[in-house]
This record gives sequence, structure tokens and C-alpha cells, in this order.
Amino acid sequence: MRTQVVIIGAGPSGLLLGQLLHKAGIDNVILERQTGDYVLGRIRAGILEQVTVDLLNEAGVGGRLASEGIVHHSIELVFAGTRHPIDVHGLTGGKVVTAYGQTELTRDLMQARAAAGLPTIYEAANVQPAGFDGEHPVVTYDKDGKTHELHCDFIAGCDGFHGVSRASVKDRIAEYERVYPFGWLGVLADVPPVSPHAIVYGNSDRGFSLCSMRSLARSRYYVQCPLDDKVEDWSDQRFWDELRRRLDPELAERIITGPSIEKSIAPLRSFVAEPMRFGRLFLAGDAAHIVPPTGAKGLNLAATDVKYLSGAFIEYFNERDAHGIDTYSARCLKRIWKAERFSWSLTTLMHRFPDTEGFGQRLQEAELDYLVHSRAASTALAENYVGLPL
Ligand code: RFL
Ligand code: PHB
Repeated sequence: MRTQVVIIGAGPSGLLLGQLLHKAGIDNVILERQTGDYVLGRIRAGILEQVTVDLLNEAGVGGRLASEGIVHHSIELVFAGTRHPIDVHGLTGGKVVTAYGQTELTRDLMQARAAAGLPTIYEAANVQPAGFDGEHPVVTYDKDGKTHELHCDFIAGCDGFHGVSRASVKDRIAEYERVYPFGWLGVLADVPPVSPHAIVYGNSDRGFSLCSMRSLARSRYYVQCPLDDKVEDWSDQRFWDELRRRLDPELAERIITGPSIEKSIAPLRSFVAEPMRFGRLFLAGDAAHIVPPTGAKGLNLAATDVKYLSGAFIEYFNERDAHGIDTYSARCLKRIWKAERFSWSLTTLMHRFPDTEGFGQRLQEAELDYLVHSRAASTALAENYVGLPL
């Protein structure tokens, strides 16, 4: 079989790329290792930058997002037991972020793809990209006891951090990495969010905490935890007690608790692979870079990669112009490193590190105090949070 672009991975990057290419009349096939339900079961991101919202509208999947997404004008920082609002909207000349779950966004993209009759091959095993250094790339995969071949013009590696795309160029790629000495324990619960108008980021002597939401009836909360903790160590009661202890007294009092419907522990990592193009193979999203979730940048960076990559493919197929594909990697990496810097700095500022008692602790306190009392410092935070201009 032949198509113009083979997309490996049906996460948000792959699905969004497929939709944008389809809108421009470019054929594509998505190969996904898991089932669709498995992909939808992963509870991940929740905060979208305006650039991401715009791109989803361009892809024709912005309907439910417009009616169900919750627009946020500010964030709140809790430290030393006190809550400090940061007026993101006011400080950025009117920019906002939107709370809308990655699960819902993925569902919208999957439905649009199915409605357009576009091919997605789920449970494709042993996917292998090849031939991308020459003119005739091919991707092989196993399904229903047979090996299949997909010939194409380009391969898009949208297969996340553990995917095969980056692994297939591992001898030729430079990797930059920082692993953090803690994880995030996340809980999803059908209770009204404690702070429906602003995401709350908390720094306390017991560690980091985060109050987010998926809707006005569904909350998403996180607490920093040791890397070797197991989900089984955390009863719902223990989680709620711990979250309360890390917030200011008013929020702690107001929080409504209930049974968790999902609970998981995620490690935190900063990672960038360079370059993001190898001949006719292009990496996008978590396949090429990871940020710790503190800055809410992962999904948004994936969306910008896809914006640049879809634009580059469209230019190539419609105008035979290779400028976009030639500049793809450099263009993405410029934005990625800025988001890496922001995510690392907010992570460093908000978490308890095992080895930074005393001096490091005092520096955190000084920086937080400066951040909320200096308009310049608050503006820098707000500007990065809503997403730097393209
Ligand atoms: P994904 O979502 O990992 O999808 C990759 C897909 O590829 C498939 N795959 C393969 N398919 C075929 N063959 C193979 N060999 C394959 N190997 C893998 C996988 O099954 C999967 O379906 O990557 P993608 O599409 O690049 O999307 C990236 C985002 O998922 C990620 O950046 C965000 O979730 C990060 N993130 C956040 N980002 C934000 O912008 N805002 C947030 O608020 C935010 N919160 C978060 C987050 C990530 C978190 N965790 C758990 C890592 C909160 C958390 C807790
Ligand atoms: C989430 O809603 O899951 C979320 C929100 C903000 C973050 C990270 C995760 O910084």
C-alpha cells in the first residue's frame, strides 16, 4: 500500500497532524501500537495555550472545546501558607489559557478522523520506519499475523518518548536530559474544582501541589511524591489529607473530596533530542522532547511542532517548496528550548528537592516573594505561561 505521509502514533501529535494534512488534501495513514480505548484512558494534560486552541479550530475540531473548555485569566501561587494571584490576562495584554482535557481533545480528533473515513491502524505491532535516508521511505508493521508494508513520501514520528522513531536514529541523535528526584501523584475525581477560575500551584515545606480541573464537576489534583512511592501506598484519604496540608487554610477548608476515578504516579523529566529531522523522517511532540508538567507545556509544544510540520508538508506537496521541511528542526528547537527553560525554572522554584535545604530553600522563598511583588517578574511568568509568540 502507498500513502503520502505515514504517521507513527495516534496521540495528540499524530491525530492533529493527520487532520491538518487531510484538510489540505494530503493522504495519510496512522499506525498506533495500542487500541483507541487505551490511548483515551491515559489521563494527562489539561491546559491549552491559545496557539493550540487556534490550531484545533483550524483542524475543524474546536466545537466542543469552545463550548466545554474553561477559559482562565489567572493562575495562583501558594507559598508560606498564603495564596497570590497572578493576573495572566492583564499582564499579557489579554491572553488566556483554556482548561480542556487531553482525553477530550484526543476523542474529538479520533471522532473527526473516523467521520472523514481516514485510516488508523490500531494494534499495529513491531512498527519499523526504514528507507528515510533515500527517496523511498517505507514503514513495516505486523497485524493479524501478517507483516505489512506502507510506502510513502514522508514519515512523521509522533510516537511519544518510548516510540520507535527516535530509537531508529539513536546513533545519530544528540540527547540532552535532566531527571528530577521526585514524581507527581495525580488524582482525578468527580468533585467540583476547589479553584474553578485559576490553576493553583503550591510550594510548601511538605512539597509541591497543584489544583486543576477537567470541568466544573471534575477535578485534577497532584502532589509531589518520592519516586519510589507506589500508587497502592496512597489511599484516597491519604491523598486528600496531604493535598490539604500543602494549600493555604482557606483552600484547604474549601476543598471537596470524593472517590478517585484515576490515580497514577508520573516521573518528571526534561529531555530534548536534536535534530528533529533525518532525511524523510521527522520527529514531533514527546518523541523529540519532554518537559516536566509544571509549566503545562508538553501538549502545547507538541501542537506547535505539528503546526510547523503540517505547514512544511503542505508547502512541499502543493508548491514543491522544501524550505519548510529544511528549516523544521531549527524552527521547532528554538521554541522548545525556551519552553524547556521555563518548565525547568518553574519546577525548580515550586518543588522541594532532597538536597536543597537551607540555602536553596531561602533562595526559593526570595524568588517567590520577588515574583509576586515585581510586575516585571510576574509578567515574565505570565508571558511564558500563555505561550511565547510563534
Ligand atoms: P503521546 O501522547 O505519548 O502519544 C504517542 C503515541 O504513540 C504511540 N506509540 C506507538 N505507536 C506505534 N508504534 C510504536 N512503536 C509506538 N510507540 C508509541 C503511543 O501508544 C501513543 O498513543 O505523545 P504526543 O502525541 O507527542 O503528545 C504529547 C502529550 O501527550 C504530552 O506532551 C502531554 O501529555 C504532557 N503534559 C501536559 N502538557 C501540556 O501541554 N499541558 C499540561 O497541562 C500537561 N500536563 C502532561 C501533563 C503529561 C503528564 N504525564 C503523565 C507525562 C500532566 C502529566 C501528569
Ligand atoms: C492538568 O490539568 O493536568 C495540569 C494543569 C497544569 C499543569 C500540569 C497539569 O501545569
